[in-house]
Amino acid sequence: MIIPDIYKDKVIAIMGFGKTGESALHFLLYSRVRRIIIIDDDKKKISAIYSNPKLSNALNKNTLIVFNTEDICNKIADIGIDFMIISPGIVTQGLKIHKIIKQAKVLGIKIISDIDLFYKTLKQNNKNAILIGITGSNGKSTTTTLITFILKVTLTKKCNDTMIYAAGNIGNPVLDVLPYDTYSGTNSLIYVLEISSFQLDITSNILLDVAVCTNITSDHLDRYEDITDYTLSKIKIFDLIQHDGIRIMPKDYNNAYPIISKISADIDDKNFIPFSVKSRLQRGISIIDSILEIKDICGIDYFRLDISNLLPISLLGWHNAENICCAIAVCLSLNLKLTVEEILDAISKFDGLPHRAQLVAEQNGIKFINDSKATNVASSVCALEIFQNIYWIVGGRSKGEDLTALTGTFHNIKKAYLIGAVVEDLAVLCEQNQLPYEKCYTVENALITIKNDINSIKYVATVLLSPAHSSLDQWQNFEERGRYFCSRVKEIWKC
Ligand code: UMA
Ligand code: ADP
Repeated sequence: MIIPDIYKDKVIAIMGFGKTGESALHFLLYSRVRRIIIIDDDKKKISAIYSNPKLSNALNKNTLIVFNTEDICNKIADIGIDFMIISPGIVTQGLKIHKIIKQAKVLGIKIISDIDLFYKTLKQNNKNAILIGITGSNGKSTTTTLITFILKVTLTKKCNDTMIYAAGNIGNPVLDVLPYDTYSGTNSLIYVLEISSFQLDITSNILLDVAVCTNITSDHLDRYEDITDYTLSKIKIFDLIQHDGIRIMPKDYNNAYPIISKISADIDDKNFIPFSVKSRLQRGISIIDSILEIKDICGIDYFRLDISNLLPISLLGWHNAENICCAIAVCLSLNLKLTVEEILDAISKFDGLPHRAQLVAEQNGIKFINDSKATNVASSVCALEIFQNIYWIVGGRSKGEDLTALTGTFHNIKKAYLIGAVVEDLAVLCEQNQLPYEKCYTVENALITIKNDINSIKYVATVLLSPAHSSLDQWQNFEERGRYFCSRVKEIWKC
């Protein structure tokens, strides 16, 4: 695939050298732009680039130059940067704005995301490629994976050779799934992109065919000024859409977030698919008590089915009903002539994702559940509602959220095992709500304490890691925390 002219012969900086930065570097080296500048706050990242033999050629020729933030600060005007690709973890607005971004804005350097670069390159090479964008506070990865799975299963059955990719915040940066070495120019392409609010903040030049917001509840309040600021960031996805693009939005959050009802009121009916898991709709998709209803959308007048018997374990719970509504709406809206029956048949075969209410083991009536991806209050509430007699491992690093919503599920919890940087705050919450608890500080200590506590219980119970907090106080990411939990459970209980 050929890089668009606007980036050719330009000096492009990459701010942040994590997954996004690495993938952008790989793409830009392939595309032969004039010069690539990498900037990162972390000196170790910079040293790793110097010791990477694959990059020595570019470093020697000065087509690649690398800086630690401290060394380049106040000097970026001298470098003549045309574009700066920002990694989503870098704050680009508000009081916490990164100092490099502040300077770049003053200098008029064009700030873009990897998704902007991906979009321009993709559309230059294949105008008909279809893009679906998924955002929301929770359920993004599940919905993204479910849609990708349904499309792969149903289109394969129809011998349709469309290439379908899932990418973005889900863990593989978008530029990694551009088939730039192998693309023949003939295949149809569908991209299902998980887009976080951080990515929406830095993306402005894409036009999606379908945009989805799964839900909006509080999250990332350590980065946004307040919930309105965060919500505005999320709903930006509906500005990044083709003129006749489809918007898929929940009806259930209108009271909490009036801004959502304002957008839905503005949208021409035909291009707007509302969904609900709380009330039946005049028009749209709802799943209530496992009854799926589809009314007056995508050429379907009325469809009704009890789906309780066909749902896989990985998609139980009202929260997954939201994800299923979104997935059905997307698949129907793509004009691929998929029937609801074909879509439901694929859904019934979906295995789910690790770290999301994942069953790790079951021994003598005790289920061990890894829900490490529950990094905010709303997602933990979902797991705490599904299971009973819970021995709950909770805690991590705070994102500034109010924890009160957790208390509505305390009747399902036998005891809480507190870990991470928020142990003291959680202890106060448990005290106030008379929930038995123990300060354990680490997952390891929590599991050993639980082992002693449940040694002789005779009832069905659940050992649940559902932290409601970010993993970043003790781990690289939620996957590392989840994998550790799974391996320790297997060793300690020998299962
Ligand atoms: N860095 C700085 N200065 C800063 C912040 C970071 O120099 O102020 C550097 C770090 O030293 C590091 C690099 O930037 O070298 C990390 O960049 P990053 O934090 O943007 O992380 P990536 O590895 O590029 O991963 C990002 C997303 N991370 C974040 O949004 C924080 C990943 O989402 C995403 O999977 C990946 O791009 C591919 O698209 C993770 C995430 O936690 C899973 N997302 C949040 C969420 O889901 O709630 C939004
Ligand atoms: P995201 O990508 O938005 O973080 P995931 O699909 O990875 O969402 O799920 C993250 C956590 O949220 C898991 O604990 C999962 O069980 C829970 N979850 C999944 N879907 C929803 C939903 N629609 N509403 C609330 N919580 C959800």
